[in-house]
Amino acid sequence: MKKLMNWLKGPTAMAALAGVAAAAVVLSVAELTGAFFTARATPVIALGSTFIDFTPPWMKDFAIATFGTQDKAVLFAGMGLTIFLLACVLGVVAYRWPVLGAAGVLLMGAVMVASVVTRAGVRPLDAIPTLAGTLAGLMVLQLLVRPLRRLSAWPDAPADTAAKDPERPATSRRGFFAAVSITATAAGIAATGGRVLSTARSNIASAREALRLPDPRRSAPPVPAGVQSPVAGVTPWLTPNGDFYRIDTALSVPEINVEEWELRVHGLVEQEVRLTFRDLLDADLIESHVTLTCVSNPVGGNLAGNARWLGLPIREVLKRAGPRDGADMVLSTSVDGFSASTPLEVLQDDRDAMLAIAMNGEPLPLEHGYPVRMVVPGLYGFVSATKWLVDLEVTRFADSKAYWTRRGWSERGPIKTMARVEVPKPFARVQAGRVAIGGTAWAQTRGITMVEVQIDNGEWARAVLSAEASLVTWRQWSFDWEATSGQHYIRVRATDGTGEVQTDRRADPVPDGASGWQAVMVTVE
Ligand SMILES: Nc1nc2c(c(=O)[nH]1)N[C@H]1C(S)=C(S)[C@@H](COP(=O)(O)O)O[C@H]1N2
Ligand SMILES: [Mo]
Repeated sequence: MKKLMNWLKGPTAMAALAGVAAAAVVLSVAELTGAFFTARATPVIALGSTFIDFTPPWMKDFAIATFGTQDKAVLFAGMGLTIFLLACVLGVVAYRWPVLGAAGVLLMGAVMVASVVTRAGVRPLDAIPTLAGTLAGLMVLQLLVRPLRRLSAWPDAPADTAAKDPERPATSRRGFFAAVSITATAAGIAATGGRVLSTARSNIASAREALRLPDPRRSAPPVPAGVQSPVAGVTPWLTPNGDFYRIDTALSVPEINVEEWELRVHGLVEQEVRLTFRDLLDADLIESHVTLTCVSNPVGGNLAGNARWLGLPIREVLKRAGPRDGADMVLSTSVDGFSASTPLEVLQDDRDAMLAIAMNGEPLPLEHGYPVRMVVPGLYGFVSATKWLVDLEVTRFADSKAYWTRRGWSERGPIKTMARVEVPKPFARVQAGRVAIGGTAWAQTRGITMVEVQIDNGEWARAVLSAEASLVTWRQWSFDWEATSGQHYIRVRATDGTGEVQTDRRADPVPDGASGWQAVMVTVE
């Protein structure tokens, strides 16, 4: 214990601390200068994004299954810890072997620059914040560790005896901690300043708020009464924007200026089409309710949401471009490099796949793809729902692969029929007698015609279906259960509009969506 305390007070631990202070300088200087560049150019965002791009499917699946929509917070925490440990090591190396330490810092800088300049939509000049940060960090590290080397002449003596030894440079110890504190404070100020500055410089959020939405040429069909399950605690049928699940690879939400936004439609087409945001506002827009679902949603999970979307049928845009013979896929690409491959015929049929500009009567929220995203009924988001959309390439499945397909996920992604129990919650304790069970089921484009509930290994019994709004929205249900005391399993399954019963075959989300029946255990008292 005593030994550990002495070590903690000794020069090696101090060098590690110097490394951490220097790392804070690297990141905060990059943050401050980064305010004048794209957010994707800051080293933490770029490194995190590069990490995400190299994430294998099983790991993405694990991250989403374990952390859900908190996956980004967990990634940042993991990066923070990694950076902290690396900084400690580099601090110690810089103290023992100055040249090696400097080389280490420069190597880190090179890795960060490489990660920045290889991001989509990032220009070489965007490396400047990272370069500035690295050089500042290198200087600070040298300044902090140099005096430590003088302290090391007394490696074994506990530092608190310093005052008794007139030879020992006690003041440099105090001076070191003062220097570290000043560095940390300066880094904090620079980072905060960078944040404030970049928020002030970005007026995308206010441009979004000022946006006036046009009236649709064709409004959404009125929602019938009784779409909401009568069971208290079941998810709202219409998901408020603030509660809509968010899944994407974007560590910093892309910021797009609608004045500059343009959609390029090209590839195997008779004629290339370019569409401005004005063109979209002036076009014949339609509105409809569509339920989106993520392929990573586990059985019983909540990565699904239902909203009213306003947009232009993609069919119309494709008609203008004129797809050539042989084309069977449209590769849609986001400003940040994400891409999705959607079957061409799905974008041309009457399901009204659209270029959406509004969600529940508001311009798309920044996190949900402002200003333009795709909404394609019946397909999982990873093969259809490209947010921050900027490019449509008409091509062939044989010629091109999308973001997740390249990483081992399926090429196509029709949504599987799924029923979910929302009330009671798993492991709930309920009173014996009448218990209301309720939830939601979906099979977009096919519709839900039956939901059945099974208690333990009993007979399957029909649930009461709530009203159906359309084949592309989810459908709620309820079931009255005469519960007897003890532990029970509630199972649920849906039948889609083609008459097919939801499969009980358990499948993981990778590669094309989870399947199986949800079973919820409850205790009846
Ligand atoms: N640009 C971009 N668009 C994207 C993604 C992404 O990572 N980047 N993820 C897709 C996936 S996997 C899903 S499930 C939906 C989720 O849309 P939401 O966040 O609006 O719910 O967006 C899709 N569009
Ligand atoms: Mo997804």
